[in-house]
Amino acid sequence: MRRSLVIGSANVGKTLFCIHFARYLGLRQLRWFVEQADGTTEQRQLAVEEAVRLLSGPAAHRTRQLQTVSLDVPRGKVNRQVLLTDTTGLAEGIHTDPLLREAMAQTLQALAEAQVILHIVDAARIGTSADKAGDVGRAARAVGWSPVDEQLADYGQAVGGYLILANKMDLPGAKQGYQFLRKRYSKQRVVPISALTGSGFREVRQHVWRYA
Ligand SMILES: Nc1nc2c(ncn2[C@@H]2O[C@H](COP(=O)(O)OP(=O)(O)OP(=O)(O)O)[C@@H](O)[C@H]2O)c(=O)[nH]1
Ligand SMILES: [Mg+2]
Repeated sequence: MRRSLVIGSANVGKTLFCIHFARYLGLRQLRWFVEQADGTTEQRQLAVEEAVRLLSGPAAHRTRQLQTVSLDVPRGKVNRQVLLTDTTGLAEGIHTDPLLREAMAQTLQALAEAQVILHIVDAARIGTSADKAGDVGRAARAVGWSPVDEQLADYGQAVGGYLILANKMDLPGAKQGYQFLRKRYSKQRVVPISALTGSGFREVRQHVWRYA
């Protein structure tokens, strides 16, 4: 089965995107397949609202495992299933928490096996930082667009199913952040979305279905 991996730094909206994208495709009850970094697995069924409340939030590194929902993709007369996997946020350098380090390693392993990579970035954070500094490029690199993002984008160039999702477009400053990303990655596809409102989901769906 094909795996779409949702990846990026902490707190950019990976989990909220997975939940609301699954809802956009018609799911009301989300059956999660959870894989811990130590190899243990469990299943968890949550309604959309419950999942938002329990799995996403403003604290960094809320997610510390792989959690996957299965999506139905129409293919002619039959439906095909695609896995949408939420991951642990990647951070720069060596994290002090060993469990978090393991969870990040688990994310990187999954990256190597994914057919579709949805790289989420907080466009509002990039844009707002640019505003204050008055220099879009330099400030964005310092704040919202980390070396980890840089490396993911480089890696993604070789993967057909790679897409950058400029998230939080509903927030002030996100437009500038999106423009920065488009300029910086003119060879990649950058899609503006809001994991909160669902804007831009149509384009993401087309992309995921194309590679399903
Ligand atoms: N306004 C707005 N807020 C968002 C959006 N996407 C996510 N958020 C908020 O940003 C915070 C982080 O969202 P999560 O989905 O938990 O982010 P994450 O990338 O999974 O974070 P970690 O699991 O900690 O790595 C939450 O408070 C969300 O409600 C968006 O598109 N717009
Ligand atoms: Mg998360």
